[in-house]
Amino acid sequence: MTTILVLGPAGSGKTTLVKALCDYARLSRKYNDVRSCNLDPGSRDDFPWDVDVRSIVTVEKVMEEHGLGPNGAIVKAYGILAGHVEALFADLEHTHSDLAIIDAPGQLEPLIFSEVGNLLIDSIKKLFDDILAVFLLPGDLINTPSSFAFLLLTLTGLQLTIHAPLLHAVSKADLLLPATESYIGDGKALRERVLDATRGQLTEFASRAAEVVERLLPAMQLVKISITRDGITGIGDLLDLVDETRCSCGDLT
Ligand SMILES: Nc1nc2c(ncn2[C@@H]2O[C@H](COP(=O)(O)OP(=O)(O)O)[C@@H](O)[C@H]2O)c(=O)[nH]1
Ligand SMILES: [Mg+2]
Repeated sequence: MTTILVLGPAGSGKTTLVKALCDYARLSRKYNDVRSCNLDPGSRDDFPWDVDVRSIVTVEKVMEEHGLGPNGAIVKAYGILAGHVEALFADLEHTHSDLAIIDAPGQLEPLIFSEVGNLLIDSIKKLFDDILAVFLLPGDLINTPSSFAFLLLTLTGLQLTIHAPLLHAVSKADLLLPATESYIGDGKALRERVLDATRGQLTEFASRAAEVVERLLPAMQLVKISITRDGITGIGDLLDLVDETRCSCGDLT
């Protein structure tokens, strides 16, 4: 089974992409049985998910039961989820599903900067040992060169801790400005834009970080995805990249 975990900052378009990917994969007939999975306990949608974390825990309930505010409840909910990942996905084992697409918990920060977040990622990986992650870089955010650079550096850290193939995609590509196109695929141009923005306040550390960013960009294959009322682009390219990556990782099924 191919398992895709969609990650990214809050509001980057994860849920929208997971739903569109499921629709696309089902219509393409390339897969026999596609399963949609919601791992966001803070979600409020009424989409008919095949697997839904809210059958086990919701942020709202944790706030009520533990007298916590939203931030504390999110971390607590991720911890509860980490202990129930196997039970949550138990039914998937008894299906003939060949593609599962997982919408990651909504808030990136508690997921990657907390112990329970790391525990949660570990338990998902244990269950799906050939999982592949897709990290979304939202177009509106990367219109600012320093925000783009920051996301790239965050991604580097994530790549070193997640121990799974990590693909990158620009979401909300319809919001990219023409000026962004001049550095989105050009490490040197991005580094210059980042340095320009520091207005002489550059420390040695920041200067080296900008050098890292320049070197990172050519190593990334950025699929551009846009899902709007006017149309959808990039989904097929993303699924092709998933297939390519699985093959190059040794799975030729
Ligand atoms: N313009 C534009 N908006 C998008 C796109 N994808 C998602 N959105 C909007 O961005 C907002 C956040 O999307 P959502 O999927 O809930 O993000 P999540 O928090 O990462 O799950 C919603 O209002 C979506 O309609 C896109 O490709 N283009
Ligand atoms: Mg979401």
